[in-house]
Amino acid sequence: MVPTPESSAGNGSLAPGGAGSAARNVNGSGPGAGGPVANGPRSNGAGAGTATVAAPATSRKDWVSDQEVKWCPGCGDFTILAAVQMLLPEIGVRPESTVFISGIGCSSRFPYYMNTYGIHSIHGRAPALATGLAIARPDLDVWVVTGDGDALSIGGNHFIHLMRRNVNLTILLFNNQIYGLTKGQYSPTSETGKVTKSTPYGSLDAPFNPVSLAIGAEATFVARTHDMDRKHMTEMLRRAHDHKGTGFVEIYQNCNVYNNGAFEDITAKENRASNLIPLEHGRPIRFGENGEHCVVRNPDGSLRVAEVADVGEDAAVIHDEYLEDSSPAFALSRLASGPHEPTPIGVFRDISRPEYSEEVTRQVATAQASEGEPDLKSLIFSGGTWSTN
Ligand SMILES: Cc1ncc(C[n+]2csc(CCOP(=O)(O)OP(=O)(O)O)c2C)c(N)n1
Ligand code: SF4
Ligand SMILES: [Mg+2]
Repeated sequence: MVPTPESSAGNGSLAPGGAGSAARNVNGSGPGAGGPVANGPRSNGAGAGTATVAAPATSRKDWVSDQEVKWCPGCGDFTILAAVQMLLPEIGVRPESTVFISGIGCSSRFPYYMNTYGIHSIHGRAPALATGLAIARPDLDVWVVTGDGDALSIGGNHFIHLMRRNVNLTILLFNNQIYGLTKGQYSPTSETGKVTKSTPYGSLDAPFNPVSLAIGAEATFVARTHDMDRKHMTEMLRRAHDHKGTGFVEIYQNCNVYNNGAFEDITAKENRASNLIPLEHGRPIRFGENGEHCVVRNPDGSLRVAEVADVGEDAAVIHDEYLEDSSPAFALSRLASGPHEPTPIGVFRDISRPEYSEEVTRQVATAQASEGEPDLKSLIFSGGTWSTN
């Protein structure tokens, strides 16, 4: 599934570096140009017996492709691209061991701009390709980039199953609450009443909350950030990447052409203190210019915003990312009904569960040990087979 530079001219796939780039050692073993590859944090130690030497450190320019970026000037996607290209050198992974897989949309053009392996795949199907790749090549660092339409309309089913399987990859959902690429139709995250070209009298649909959906689908790592704060975004991306299993990050992303200002009420500099609720593990959930607001629990388990002066300091909920029970994280995700009122950002949930690729590999090894060498023909003709005429 990972193209070699020679085979990469086919539809929808691209090789890192474009013209002039050296051949990549995608297997992490053998004498590829640049020498043996040091495995990144997602390594499972594949290639045992191969001498591994430290690869030279990378800088941002090593991750920037030679492709012209075709997003509209001012699009929030630029901030996300810059954040990823600056983070990867810090993480210590290598371009030749990194793969970005996307579906279709403005956001899904992302792989073209990364000097890594990449697949600009089929609408909504990036999770399926990424799952296969993560299982077949656990030594690679796999990222999925998707949009609110790509992940939650046509790809909704694939998205939820990726979450519950806990495949070892990082998924970034660029949520601009609109279909950008196709010029401004409403999406599954657009608010009820949204007037667009496809909803001229206003959308009748209740929007998805991607964080709630991910938590409901048994995601093990769920975070939210936005495109107006690169420092926070970088931290969320790093945490998601370091997570073993599926690291999911919803990124509020401004589409300045078809849905400009969708998140302004909470992300504009002057609104952040009063409308962004930073989640910090082990700390009371408080916000406001002087921490004057807090989040408290109602008798029914739901959460609400209160004034510290009214409820007292001890009433504030202490944030715990590591709770097995997903109810508190889910309640946090329901605190705001849209990005126009106090909205939590940060890590909602970070729990540990067996990772899918390892489980598949282990199961196959167990089956092979007990069943012997696989024989496809005898499998096909075993058990309940019959002839027809
Ligand atoms: C099978 C199929 N159906 C529909 C389309 C048209 N289409 C292309 S992108 C897109 C929506 C993209 O929205 P989103 O994922 O939010 O990406 P954005 O452009 O906003 O980043 C649609 C419906 C398509 N390309 N393929
Ligand atoms: S249409 Fe919107 S999301 Fe797409 S590139 Fe332009 S500003 Fe960005
Ligand atoms: Mg979109």
